[in-house]
Amino acid sequence: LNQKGCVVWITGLSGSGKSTLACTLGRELHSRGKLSYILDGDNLRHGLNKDLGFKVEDRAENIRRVGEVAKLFSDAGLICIASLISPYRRDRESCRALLPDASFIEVFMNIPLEVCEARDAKGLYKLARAGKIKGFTGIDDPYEPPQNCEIQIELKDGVCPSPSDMAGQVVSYLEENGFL
Ligand code: GGZ
Repeated sequence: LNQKGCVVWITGLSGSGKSTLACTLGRELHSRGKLSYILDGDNLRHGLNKDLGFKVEDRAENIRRVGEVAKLFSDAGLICIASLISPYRRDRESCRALLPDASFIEVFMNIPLEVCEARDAKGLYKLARAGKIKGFTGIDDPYEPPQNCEIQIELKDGVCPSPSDMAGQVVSYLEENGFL
């Protein structure tokens, strides 16, 4: 019985495919009989984190709470998939510091802003450009890319990888590192 838990922490801009990767990866792990749980920033903001907004200190608290919950799942032997913009390096590093060595796996959605903005599934970029949402990540709020992430998802010949390709990249990493 393999019970080595870990946290797969997916960071990147709104519209970069974090939730899609989280979902596809969750399904793939399920099909392999491995328990996982998805903590999605946007969803948690309706419950656990509904008292928080998007100021620097609110984002920091959002990420701190999710990091603590992710640690609990990981301690219980699950693969916890956290999907949050988590734009500040220091907030992500604090989460990494909560976990035993090698069990915090940072996945950077390295998808250009133009691509994320062109998708604009919820129309939020349009609102941000019009000044109707202030402090939107990538528009008038910062995003600090990771410097030492474990996995990077990027365009290939200008095209986004498919959901199953993205999940496959993470699954390979988990296999190679003894989590699967
Ligand atoms: C960034 C915002 C903002 C602002 C609302 N900046 O793509 P979405 O819509 O569905 O998911 C985004 C979500 C971001 O929540 P996180 O908890 O992941 O953010 S963080 O890690 O920075 O705390 C986006 C929506 O909320 N959204 N306003 N100003 N994203």
